[in-house]
Amino acid sequence: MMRRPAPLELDFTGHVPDASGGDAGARVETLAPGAVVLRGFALEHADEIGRAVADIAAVAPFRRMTTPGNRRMSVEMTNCGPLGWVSDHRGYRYSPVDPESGRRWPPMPHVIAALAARAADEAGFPGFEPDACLVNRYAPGTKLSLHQDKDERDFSAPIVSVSLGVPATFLLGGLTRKDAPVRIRVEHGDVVVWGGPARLRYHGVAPLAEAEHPFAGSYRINLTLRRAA
Ligand code: MD3
Ligand code: FE
Repeated sequence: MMRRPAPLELDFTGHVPDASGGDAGARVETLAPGAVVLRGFALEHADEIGRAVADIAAVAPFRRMTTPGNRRMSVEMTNCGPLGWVSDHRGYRYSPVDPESGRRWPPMPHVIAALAARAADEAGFPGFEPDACLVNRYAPGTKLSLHQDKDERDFSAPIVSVSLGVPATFLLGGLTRKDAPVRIRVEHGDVVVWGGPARLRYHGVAPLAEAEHPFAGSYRINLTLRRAA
């Protein structure tokens, strides 16, 4: 018997999240209006995605970028797809080329784009076609400070994030920096969709605990899929 969501899981779109059509057995949790976690949604494709990330990193290696204020970010990043998110002394932006090599980012693997589209659909955002996939790698102790994602042209598209490897704690704040964040545990295979009224909420990641996971040793890998252009 397919699990049916309780009425309180009705989200702002009026869409009823339904685990059918996603990973069999994925559980849906609404975190806030517009923010939905699909627990385990990526599990059946995790190994294939892991191999794809290794292939991407062989061409466009993980690197620590510099903020416009000339601070080095602790998270290591790379990208795939038509546009990649980059940061340097000139600012944050999306670029079709890897500034390290001057070449285009590797293509977005179908397994990743298709998973993101299915997850967005499940969360009530049909027709999501990401053109940017940022791959974040967290070593133990690495964190991502509270920020908003606002380098994209159009905030009507959601953002989909896929968590792999060592578990982490997302910090989900409000629309201004002063709203105290809530903590959300995300594990290997969890997919989160952030859209509508949640799209511009402040968010971050707490320092990664020292831990081991068979997927990638002591690392956490996060894929963030966006419509940037
Ligand atoms: C909540 N990455 O790359 S993904 C980022 O886990 C980023 O690597 C984090 O934030 C990570 O910009 C978090 C989750 C996420 C992404 C976008 C959001 C959460 C969000 C937009 C609005 C609210
Ligand atoms: Fe972000």
